[in-house]
Amino acid sequence: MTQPGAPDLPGYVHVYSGKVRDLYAPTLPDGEPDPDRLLLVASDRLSAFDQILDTPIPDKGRVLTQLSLWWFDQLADLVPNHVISTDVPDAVEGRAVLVRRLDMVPVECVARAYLTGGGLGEYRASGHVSGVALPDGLVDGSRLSEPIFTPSTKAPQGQHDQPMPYADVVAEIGPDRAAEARDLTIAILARGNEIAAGRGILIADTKVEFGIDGDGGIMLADEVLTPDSSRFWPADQWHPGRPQPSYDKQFVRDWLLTESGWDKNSGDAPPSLPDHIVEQTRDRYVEAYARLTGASL
Ligand code: PZK
Repeated sequence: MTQPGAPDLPGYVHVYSGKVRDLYAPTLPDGEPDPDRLLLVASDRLSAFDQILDTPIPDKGRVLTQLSLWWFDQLADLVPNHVISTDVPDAVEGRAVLVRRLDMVPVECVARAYLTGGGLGEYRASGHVSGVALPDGLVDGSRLSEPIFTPSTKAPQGQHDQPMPYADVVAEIGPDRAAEARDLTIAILARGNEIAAGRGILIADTKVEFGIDGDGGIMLADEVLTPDSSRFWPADQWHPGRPQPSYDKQFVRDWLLTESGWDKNSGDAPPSLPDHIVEQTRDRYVEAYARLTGASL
């Protein structure tokens, strides 16, 4: 079966699709898939309330790919990355990257700089998040004194990642690799927020993925510090004590919940988005990219 939404790319074989991205392997002259390289393709698909909407957001895949590439450069002194080249088929120009195929670290490496989501729930229940004791009195959206590492398991598609005790990370990958992944994840989010501060965006938390190269060195893989892998908040609307608006998806969420007539608990697929919501949302992705990088698309 060919993946719905994943384009056929001459010279590549489709290997896997996530919710919004597709993975291919280049075909070698002998017709076999290249064991050392992958093509990572970002689509214009958008997920909201854990569902893929049927309405694409024009240029979303390009914005997220270019943003990730820009961050890889900003982080290059902290960690090497998997990027080989941006010379990709015309059909996916600007929204695909050729990368080294790595031995992926089987942990979702999450760091949090602000408290919300699952971390907030854990804190309310126990006063800790992922084994880190936090001070009393924190609320939804509170800034933490420093980012914390809150790893999670890689759940099969369609399931939610589960929080993973640090001891389980150590058991999976060993103490040295665990500490390296933890320290890098925290450093990546700290650097991200140093750069984003003053550019109107707070990065509440982020999920990164690491892989190990043929020499045993750790590399940053996947996408990095994009709105799909991170919570981006508009800095001027940050008010701890309530849920913060999402930089990129707030128009979609608000429209789905208040104007579309859709009931998110009905089991029905969400409706198609009207043009004005598509345009506002596209503008937000482009604006985030412009604010952070100073570049236009
Ligand atoms: C890899 N994913 C997630 C991303 C998808 C799925 N450099 C690498 N080497 C080996 N494997 C991966 C990577 C990377 N990045 C990434 N799964 C495997 C993923 C994009 C689209 F469908």
